[in-house]
Amino acid sequence: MTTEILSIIDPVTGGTREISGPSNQIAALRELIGLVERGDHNKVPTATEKALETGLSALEVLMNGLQAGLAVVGERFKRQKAFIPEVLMTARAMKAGMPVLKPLLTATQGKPQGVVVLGTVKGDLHDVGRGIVGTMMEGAGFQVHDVGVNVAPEVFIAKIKEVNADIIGMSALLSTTMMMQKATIQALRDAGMRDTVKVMSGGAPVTAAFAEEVGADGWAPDALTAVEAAKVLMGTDWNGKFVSGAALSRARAPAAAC
Ligand code: B1M
Repeated sequence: MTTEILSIIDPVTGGTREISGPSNQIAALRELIGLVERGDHNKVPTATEKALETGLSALEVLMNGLQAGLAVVGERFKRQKAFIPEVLMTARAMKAGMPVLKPLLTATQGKPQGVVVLGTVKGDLHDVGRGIVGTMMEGAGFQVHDVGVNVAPEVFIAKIKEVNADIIGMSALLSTTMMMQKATIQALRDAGMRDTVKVMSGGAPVTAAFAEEVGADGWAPDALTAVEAAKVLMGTDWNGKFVSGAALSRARAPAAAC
């Protein structure tokens, strides 16, 4: 089979990235990207299954297919070439593939690595990225309680108490709602709970510097590194220092050839 190259928009950086592979895998990804881009949610589950049948891993199908399709429309939205109804349709189409991938992404089990309460902060309705973070955490053996979108500090606090959570994970996608992460951390302090729960912060506009400044214990730029950061926070040798998921992923990366 011939090898082909596909240029996709990286869902994390928004930049362009090239992937190469056998023509049947590239064709399956191209189809999935097109379906998500057009918001064709009915056809996405079957196309997701077909992509897996070509030998692509669940993670590749997620990152290079479903998320890449959403990223196409996300970039158009940024340039005001796409509008909210299209973005909503695309997000729905992307999410239609998740039930197919979720069992594969969450296959490991055993004693939970830790209990996580995960939500999108008050005022913010974006749930796609947070859902992926939750799925990846479950896949790594965390018990995840997803409290949804537009989550007020008191709702986070009530859930943390109810499930005796080890970690609160907050997602924010708007520069206007990022500050709710700070407000939620303050609410934890006011409730006398700041020292009993670890705080993780994330979402596209949230930087490591912001997360550290508002008093989070950890931050990650994407779902994979969020899992890494959560594992470090749960480790017995965590020394209380701020954990950056990006730094962890750089530490793992092979040294560049010189
Ligand atoms: Co909105 N939106 N949106 N939107 N939207 C953005 C975020 C925006 C960047 C688009 C743009 O203008 N370029 C912009 C924000 C600008 C800013 O403030 N910086 C924006 C805006 C302005 C708005 C509205 C205000 C538009 C309006 O009404 N005028 C409005 C706000 C509504 C509200 O929340 N109150 C709005 C509405 C919507 C829709 C409802 C239409 C829809 C959401 C549908 C849904 O979620 N169910 C939507 C969408 C889809 C987007 C874009 C296109 C895509 C977001 C997304 O799903 N990305 C987005 C533009 C873009 O990002 N290109 C945009 C894919 C997802 C996989 O990535 O969520 O970043 P992400 O998650 C990543 C990482 O961030 C990280 O891991 C995830 C997976 O790798 N991560 C964490 C996330 N949470 C984490 C937590 C962690 C760790 C890592 O630890 C706990």
